[in-house]
Amino acid sequence: MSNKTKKETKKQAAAQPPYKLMSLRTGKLKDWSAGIPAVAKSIENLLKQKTLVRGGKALFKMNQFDGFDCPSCAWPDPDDERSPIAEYCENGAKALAEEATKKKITPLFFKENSVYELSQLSDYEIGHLGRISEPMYLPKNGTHYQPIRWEDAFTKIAEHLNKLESPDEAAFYTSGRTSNEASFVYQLFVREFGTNNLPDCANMCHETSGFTLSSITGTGKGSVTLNDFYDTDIVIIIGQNPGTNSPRMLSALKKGKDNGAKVIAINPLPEAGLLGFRDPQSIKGVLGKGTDIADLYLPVSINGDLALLKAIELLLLNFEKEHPGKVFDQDFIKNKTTGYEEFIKEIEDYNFDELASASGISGEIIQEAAEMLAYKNRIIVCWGMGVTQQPNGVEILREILNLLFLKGSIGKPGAGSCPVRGHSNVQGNRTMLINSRPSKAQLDKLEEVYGFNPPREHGHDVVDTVKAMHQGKVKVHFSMGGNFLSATPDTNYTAHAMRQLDLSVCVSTKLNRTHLIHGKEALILPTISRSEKDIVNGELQFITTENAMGVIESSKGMLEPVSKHLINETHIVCRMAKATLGTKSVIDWDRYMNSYDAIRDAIEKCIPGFDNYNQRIREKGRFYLPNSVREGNFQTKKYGNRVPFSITSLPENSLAADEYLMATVRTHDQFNTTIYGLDDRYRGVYNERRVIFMNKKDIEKGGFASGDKVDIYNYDDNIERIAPLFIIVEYPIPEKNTVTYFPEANVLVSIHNTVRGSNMPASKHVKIKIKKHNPDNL
Ligand SMILES: Nc1nc2c(c(=O)[nH]1)N[C@H]1C(S)=C(S)[C@@H](COP(=O)(O)OP(=O)(O)OC[C@H]3O[C@@H](n4cnc5c(=O)[nH]c(N)nc54)[C@H](O)[C@@H]3O)O[C@H]1N2
Ligand SMILES: Nc1nc2c(c(=O)[nH]1)N[C@H]1C(S)=C(S)[C@@H](COP(=O)(O)OP(=O)(O)OC[C@H]3O[C@@H](n4cnc5c(=O)[nH]c(N)nc54)[C@H](O)[C@@H]3O)O[C@H]1N2
Ligand code: SF4
Ligand SMILES: [Mo]
Repeated sequence: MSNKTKKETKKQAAAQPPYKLMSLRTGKLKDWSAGIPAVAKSIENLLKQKTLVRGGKALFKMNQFDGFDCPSCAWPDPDDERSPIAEYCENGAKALAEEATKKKITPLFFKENSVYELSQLSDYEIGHLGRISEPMYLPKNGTHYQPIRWEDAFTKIAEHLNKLESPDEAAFYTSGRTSNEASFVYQLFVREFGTNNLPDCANMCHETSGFTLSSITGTGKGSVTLNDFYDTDIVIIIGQNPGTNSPRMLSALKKGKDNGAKVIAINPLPEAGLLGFRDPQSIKGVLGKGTDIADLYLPVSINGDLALLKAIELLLLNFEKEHPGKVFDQDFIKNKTTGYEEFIKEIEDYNFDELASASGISGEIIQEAAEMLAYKNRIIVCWGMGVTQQPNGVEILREILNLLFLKGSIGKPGAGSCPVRGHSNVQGNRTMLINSRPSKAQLDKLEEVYGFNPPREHGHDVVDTVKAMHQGKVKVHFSMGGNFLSATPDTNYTAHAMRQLDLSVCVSTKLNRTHLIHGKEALILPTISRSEKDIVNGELQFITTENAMGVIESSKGMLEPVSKHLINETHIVCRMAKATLGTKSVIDWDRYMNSYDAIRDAIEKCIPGFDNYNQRIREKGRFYLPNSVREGNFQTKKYGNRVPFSITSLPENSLAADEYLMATVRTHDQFNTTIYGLDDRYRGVYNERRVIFMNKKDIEKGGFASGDKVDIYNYDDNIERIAPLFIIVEYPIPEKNTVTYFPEANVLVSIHNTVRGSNMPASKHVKIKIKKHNPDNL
């Protein structure tokens, strides 16, 4: 490495946020499920935030018919039965506590604290400063954010946008909390302005799922509903940690198990939620013994999933040969699929022992899994980031679909595909056309309804936006929610990209690092949160969202907004549109600004499935969007009404003696880049986030000991990336595999390490080296 590069790397490492080393305790396996009662924990969280009055009242309205949709994950509420007390879980309560805090950041606070001083705080500290209460502006070369009038903020944005040489020099990001109504007007403005640069958090999350499902089955969404979980034979959970990230999924699994279902978990980590669970809502569940959700746990090596799935398929094929027609659904294969013979020929060529070895799992355990599946045909496969964030995530998903097709387990009750979506309205954002790659039909419809020519060329997704910013090709970046800098990979590269911008704008509820690593000028536009009253023309309004299973729901906030200066996201978009497009616009923004009903009518005209939107949402508070795959009707461009078997190839995962694979995951105490606390209770880690989980043997072989301080390196694209000062934690994880937490480890994920096909950052597959900590790296 040249001296120059070395120096640069050091500087980059120093640019990392500082952190405090806290004491570290690691729990024992048996302690994990002991579980502090979840409900008590929720209340404790609210108390900590001193929001009991504001938040406590709100908890009882969360996910209720006349209440608001939980701002945390996208897991659906049950159709028919709702808890008489409240429909929430511990992590939903934490999310509420976080946004319902009474603490405020005022203009005086910004006057007293420079951007540089704020950037020295940890993410945990930044998040606990409170809600942003007024719009703020950072002038060129300014050191402090200063208050700005809303009108002046929109004028500034308009000036910047209108002086661009091309609309493609701006990018408009969306995180997944924005309502359907705000998302619809947002994309409408962006397209009338003239670009499809609409990167969104799905580009880092389930793009792999949407990409694969739409090409193979004809729709980018999963096929199951919540009720399918209650009457099924087997649920496979692969690369997902529901106990933390979609807690009430465990209640659905438990109900399914009570009705006879079995659960198979595939994960390098023995996640506590899967292996010892207490129902977060039933008092008996809180006090009683934990239940093992998983009947069989397969400790796959990172990226060993494709080999594992092939091994299972090979065994199933052998069973089928012994008992023809009893294991595979030959009717489904004959009538609904194509490519079966080629697929079988290819599978037969594999050697079972080699597949088992590549998966990291013993042949006997794989045999057990295959036996569980052999004579069952109502199978649901759920997956999360452990699959979608692999470089070959598309291929792994195609193999999952192969398995479902062999068993005829799709398009019928109790069976199907279930990508477990993340952000509470990420699915809705996509349905509302937040998509850098819209289809021709979608754009044609906008053109027909509105009469302007939407841009036809596809825009930048997240990774391409960062690259374009880095090259100076994108000059204005607008974030509708989210924390772009911390969520994206290659933190130092992205930080450089952010600093090239002429203007960065963030619509936010709370302060985050993207406000502090900013463009030459920067704006923070504060908005109301999901739980707060959205009052338009003196009337309390409701908005709508779509959950992970295609149900549109209404959501009505009930808390007083934390500041009188906040305006809702739809207002922000409409006023930005008016300021930017002026009389050139063909859209009546004032009408949309003043009426969510008018926006819903427009959605009904432009997007299929929303007939009588306003009426239906008022009648029952929710309705299902049509999903033809669920009915067993496939419609793909290439294969018509059949689904294709895919031929996939095994990844090459060779590692040098001093190399390891690293996956970055969430703790139990964070929502993405929002850090609620410093514990990861279910994994027995307390008071520290800069940890690296390693196998006992690897620790010994590497000459380390548990508790050692180390630096982590990545050398992709011949660049040295350093994440300094992590603590080794011995953990039951496969050899050569390591796990760290996101976002601390994002600095190690190359911008070029992406998923083939979906272009998502491959954040669960990072090649690293581990060295003794060098204080010079700080
Ligand atoms: N409380 C809380 N809830 C959340 C979030 C949050 O941060 N906090 N985030 C929300 C969002 S946006 C999302 S997308 C979801 C994310 O929810 P998850 O998909 O559960 O996300 P992760 O924690 O990133 O990791 C998932 C799992 O993948 C496993 N894994 C890693 N590598 C592999 C592999 O190679 N193979 C297999 N089979 N498994 C692997 C990890 O051990 C981990 O258990 O949760 C949503 N809900
Ligand atoms: N290494 C690694 N990187 C990852 C991942 C990983 O597993 N590993 N996961 C990826 C995934 S799955 C995702 S989804 C992304 C998440 O990426 P983002 O969605 O960009 O990040 P969040 O942390 O969810 O955004 C938090 C911020 O949103 C703002 N906010 C909260 N509520 C609201 C609201 O109601 N309105 C508005 N306007 N703003 C609000 C707050 O200011 C808060 O600071 O990160 C990705 N990055
Ligand atoms: S499961 Fe998800 S949506 Fe449901 S209450 Fe918990 S955090 Fe909220
Ligand atoms: Mo996500």
